[in-house]
Amino acid sequence: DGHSWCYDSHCDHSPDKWHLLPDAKCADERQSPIDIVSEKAQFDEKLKSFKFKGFDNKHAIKYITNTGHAVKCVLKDGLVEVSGGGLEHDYSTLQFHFHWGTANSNGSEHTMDSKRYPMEMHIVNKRKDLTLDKALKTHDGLAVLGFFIEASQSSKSSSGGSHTNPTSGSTSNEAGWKNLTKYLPNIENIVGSTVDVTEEISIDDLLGSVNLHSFFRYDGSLTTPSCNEAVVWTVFKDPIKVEKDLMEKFPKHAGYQNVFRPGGGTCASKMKWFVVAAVCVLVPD
Ligand code: SG4
Ligand code: ZN
Repeated sequence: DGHSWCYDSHCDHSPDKWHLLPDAKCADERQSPIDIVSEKAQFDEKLKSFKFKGFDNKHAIKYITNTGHAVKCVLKDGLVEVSGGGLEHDYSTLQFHFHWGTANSNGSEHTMDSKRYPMEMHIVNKRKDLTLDKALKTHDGLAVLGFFIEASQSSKSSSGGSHTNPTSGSTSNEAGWKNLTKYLPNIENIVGSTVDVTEEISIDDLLGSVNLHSFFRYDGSLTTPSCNEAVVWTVFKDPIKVEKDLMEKFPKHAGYQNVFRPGGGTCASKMKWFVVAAVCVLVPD
């Protein structure tokens, strides 16, 4: 149809034209992603640690689907929840999905001091007290947790310097990523196809030993049309390390190239800064 959107320049609506789509907010005030300028972020003591419920549940994923724009893992209802972290509400986790590129030098949506990582994982959470419809129209209706992903040196490398994931106690995410990527060949060629997940995979199994206590916070938007400005963003500072072989299992054929929004808002230029956690505060010009 005439309302299709894509990430490259070979469709009706490439990212620079997303704002022309019906009801799209893609040229509004608090668009995501942003470049996180760490120097301009400011410590905020209200940003406490997160509480993650069910991140260790190995049976929480219902199915994996090819959305045509991402690989999405849909969770079973009510098993996974997120609160704390300075969020003002309790959120239930709906799904997580991935953005990636064709080269190691691109793929993430957010950038950290202009550095773009090869992949980014988004865990999408909805305010428990709102329906999805209402959440999409509310300034903090959704809370998305963003993780940069980078290639680990090798599967056998020591995890020196990293610490144990407090929720799961696990330090390696290799089994989790192996189990997840096993399903990709089943769905990669047909948009809309799904595969039920029977392997044991928890969210912690994918996060591994990543530091969950250092993150950036700003008010932004969905990074796909309609770009609703309904997202409280958390972008964790430290990347998840994943074996290169496993990262490469994400499809890179036509239609699945560079599935990330290259730019979004300019909030980062108006951030204040913090040590462990940071907040992006929109300051009037
Ligand atoms: C991806 O395309 C997901 O598949 C979408 O999930 C998601 O939309 C969209 O990205 C935007 O999310 O964290 N990148 S993002 O801002 O979560 C929603 C769908 O279910 C509403 C459409
Ligand atoms: Zn996303």
